[in-house]
Amino acid sequence: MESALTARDRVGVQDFVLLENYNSEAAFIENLRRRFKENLIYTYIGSVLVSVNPYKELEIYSKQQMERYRGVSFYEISPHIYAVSDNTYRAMRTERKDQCILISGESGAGKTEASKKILLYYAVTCPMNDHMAALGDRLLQSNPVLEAFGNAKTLRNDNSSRFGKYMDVQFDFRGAPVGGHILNYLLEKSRVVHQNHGERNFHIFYQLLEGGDEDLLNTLDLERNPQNYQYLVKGNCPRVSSISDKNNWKVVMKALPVIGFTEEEKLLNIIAGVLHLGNTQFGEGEEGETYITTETQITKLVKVRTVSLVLLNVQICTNIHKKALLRMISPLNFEQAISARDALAKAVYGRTFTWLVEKINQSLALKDEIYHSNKGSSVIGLLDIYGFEVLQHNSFEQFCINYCNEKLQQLFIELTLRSEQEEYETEGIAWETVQYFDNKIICDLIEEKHKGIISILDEECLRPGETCDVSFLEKLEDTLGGHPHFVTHKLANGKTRRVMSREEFRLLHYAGEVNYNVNGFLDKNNDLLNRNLKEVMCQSDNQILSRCFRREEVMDQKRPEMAATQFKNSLMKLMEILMSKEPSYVRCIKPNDAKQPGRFDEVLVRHQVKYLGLMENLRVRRAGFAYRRRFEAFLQRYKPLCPETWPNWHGRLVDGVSTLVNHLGYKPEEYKLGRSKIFIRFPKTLFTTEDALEAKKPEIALTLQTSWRGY
Ligand code: AOV
Ligand code: MG
Repeated sequence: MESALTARDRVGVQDFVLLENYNSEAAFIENLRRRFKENLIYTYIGSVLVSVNPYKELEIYSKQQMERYRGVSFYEISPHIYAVSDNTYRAMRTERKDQCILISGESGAGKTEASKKILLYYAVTCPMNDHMAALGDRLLQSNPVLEAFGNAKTLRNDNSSRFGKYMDVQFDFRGAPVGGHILNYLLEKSRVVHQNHGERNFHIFYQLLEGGDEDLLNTLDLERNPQNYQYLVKGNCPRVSSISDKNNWKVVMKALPVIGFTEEEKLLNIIAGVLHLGNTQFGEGEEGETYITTETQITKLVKVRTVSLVLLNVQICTNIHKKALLRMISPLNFEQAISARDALAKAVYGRTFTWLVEKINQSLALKDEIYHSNKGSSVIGLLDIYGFEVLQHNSFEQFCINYCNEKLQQLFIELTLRSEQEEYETEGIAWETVQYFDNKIICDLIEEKHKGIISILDEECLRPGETCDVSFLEKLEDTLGGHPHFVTHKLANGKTRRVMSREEFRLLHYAGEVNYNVNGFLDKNNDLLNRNLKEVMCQSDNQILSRCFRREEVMDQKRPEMAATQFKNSLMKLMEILMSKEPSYVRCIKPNDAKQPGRFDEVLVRHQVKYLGLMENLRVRRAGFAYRRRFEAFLQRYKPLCPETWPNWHGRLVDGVSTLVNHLGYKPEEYKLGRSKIFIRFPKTLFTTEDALEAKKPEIALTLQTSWRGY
């Protein structure tokens, strides 16, 4: 039989707090690597779960596995996303406090997969009657639908979330799921009209073309080949080997009725309408006027009832031009006409997405009768957002995505540090200060009133006169030049930094440097849709669209909030929601950029370990002590090692623990007893105790679960 020591050498420790050299980044990464090679993708830092994307299916997510984790203490069994799910659930039940699970990590690290596994765990293991089972089904089925409309293939991830998602699952006093609610954050609408090379538009477009039957495509006047659609060709990547659009289409079509959806036809009309809109081309007349050269496109748009004939009357002139078929009434030049068309496509898609989320929320809503009889209920929130992203060309979208990650990191720092400190204080143990990088300075740089980047952007959008992306950049330089986390091509001595373009600013994020190109920032922040077009959409025959474009909006003269400010405000609200709950963390790591199984790129991993602040997290967690456990748990586990505590200890718990450790020969410098927990300074002490227990196992016929070492 393999000795305990060699097993530990082979698979590493399952909790980083047990690393001998907890200050060494190399030891940290080596531990991750060893475990990864053994397909042990999960490791703890205390109660934080670190997960490395295996890029292959592991057989650790079965129903039997779920059962193994049910009701079992966190440390008694190998680390798993189910352990976090179960622990959170039990904390909610016993402490009656709302919980949340925050999943972070860069694009492709496994956040969305983790959140789906958590949801599945609850759907399978929670007590349920028929009504609740139906709700569980709806919770699960909302995923493929939202992913079809909100996810896309990017260079980083074949199924990248292009929107942020916070989902509340509500439980009744018996711990059964009774309702759900989703908040969605800033969908990357620009993808509807443009994709970078090697990327795709949202999955639903390809699913429809690939999976829709002949009759459906005929009705929608669509051709099967995605390359025939301007909105789908930009990335030159119609197919992705890891994705079956055809099967996913079937899954989505099956899911829609489960979430109470009856307006499928209208929804597909909109999707087809967006594709037809994209194929609408313009020409330029001799006098600089713009006209539509593709009359058939308009007929197609009318056919799929995305826009009514009113569009033709109001927005596009029916006078036939000499060369062209149609001419636009409004004095838009060629570029403006294209951008009006694209703005319409983005608005239609974006609002339809929001409508879809609302629709899902209606189907997950707590029924009135349950609501009123459910006073003692609690909530588990799941946060799965888009991960930190650095592309070749970074724009407004990356700016928002990375800002969001910056905020989450801040929350993590504040909450973990605070809770550790509080624990030491309640236990009456001296707290040793830990140095860490606080990213508040970067959050302020972005969001501070009047002098943050978002404020400056808004001001530039509102300032009368000639403003443009470059004037925005100049304003940034004037206001923020010299900030330690902000860089442009201008050097302090008046010279220029050659490596940076004049259209870029660089932010030194907690997770790394990103250059943002300001082109399009103003437009995207303004997010304006031509008033005439809004009016046209209000009159659409399609009831989804007429609900998305309200008449009141057209009448309202007030300018709506700009996109970045809207996003900032929604993030502030999200932070409040999260702060009011008891958090658990899952920190996801991407092992390689090639999306391949078995490959562990140390440089890439080291970078993530650094910016996720995992070393600091570990130092904070250890702050002098490797291990801590509640008295009862410690006594329960090790009592067989001492004749006075075995089989039962009848006195005070603290005295029992004291008797036990004296018997084991712990030296005073090796441990401390707090008010309810024992703190052990060195992993070695614990390993020796564990080995003693192991040796005694045959004698005492232990009924304990697997050892916490993780093998
Ligand atoms: P993300 O959510 O963190 O990226 P995903 O959860 O979509 O990343 O994971 C990316 C891909 O990695 C998935 O499509 C799977 O192929 C694979 N994967 C992730 N976790 C696992 C797992 N536990 N087991 C097997 N395969 C996995 V982004 O949404 O782009 O920020 O924006
Ligand atoms: Mg995702």
